[in-house]
Amino acid sequence: MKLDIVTIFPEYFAPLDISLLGKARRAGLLDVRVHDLRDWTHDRHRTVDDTPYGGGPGMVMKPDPWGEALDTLVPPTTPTAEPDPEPGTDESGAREFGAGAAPATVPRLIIPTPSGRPFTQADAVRYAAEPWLVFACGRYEGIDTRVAEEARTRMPVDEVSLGDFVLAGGEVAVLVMVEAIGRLLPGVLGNADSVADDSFAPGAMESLLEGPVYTKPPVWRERPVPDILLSGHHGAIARWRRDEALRRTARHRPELLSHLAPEALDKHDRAVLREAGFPVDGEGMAD
Ligand code: 6GU
Repeated sequence: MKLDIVTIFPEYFAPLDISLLGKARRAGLLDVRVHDLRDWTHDRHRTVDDTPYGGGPGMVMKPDPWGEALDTLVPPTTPTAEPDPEPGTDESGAREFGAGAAPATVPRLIIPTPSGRPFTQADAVRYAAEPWLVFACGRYEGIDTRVAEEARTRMPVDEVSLGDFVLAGGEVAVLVMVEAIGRLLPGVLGNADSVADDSFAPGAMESLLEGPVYTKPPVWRERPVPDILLSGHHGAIARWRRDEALRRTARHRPELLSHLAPEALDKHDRAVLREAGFPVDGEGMAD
């Protein structure tokens, strides 16, 4: 997978050299290129922002450097005489975009912004299947809206948010997304099971939070590991883990339970939740 990241703070992305993703890059699984937006400015001060039209606080990122950056990374396609033998994808499986355009590969452009739609594990899974992503890190009050509008005529564009809070810029959000995506790439994690069991993995445990985990020693500061985990009874251990996942989800994220399909909870699940104070037979269910 190829990732281009455009930012005014390339130093923010030093963590991509270490740990899991650093290893994935050195193994050739992940090709990350970080670009300084100011390389596409032409004035002495390398200006990337200006005051907002209509007034108001803060500054807005100018469209020109962004337009040139995207033109450089994703050259506008020129029509050719050669008809496309098989429309839709090229031989690498990559996307073509735009009716009547020449066969061309374009990335998905991802713009982190608190006004985007929520980024979820399902997005991480979808993005991990793409050959090429471009991330545009905005700062200040965001990027002039025309940049995303114009980019949409040439490539798919997603504006995504990490949650209901405001960061000072998109850089940390991109680090978060790149880690969420990168760990899903084939060969990046040692143990494939650790992806399938994730909280929020599509299909895995129907999006319950994961329960508590323990390792050696069996007693630590007078706190024993629950006997059941040492019992060797795999069925009983699985049941216990599910009970704990249900209790933790009821406590921390009750709305996840109300979004479960009714058939996702059996009689035992309902009994556990009732005992935890979350009746789930339609009556009094917290949302
Ligand atoms: Cl994606 N960007 C910024 N700047 N702030 C955020 C965010 C993204 N998600 C939550 N807050």
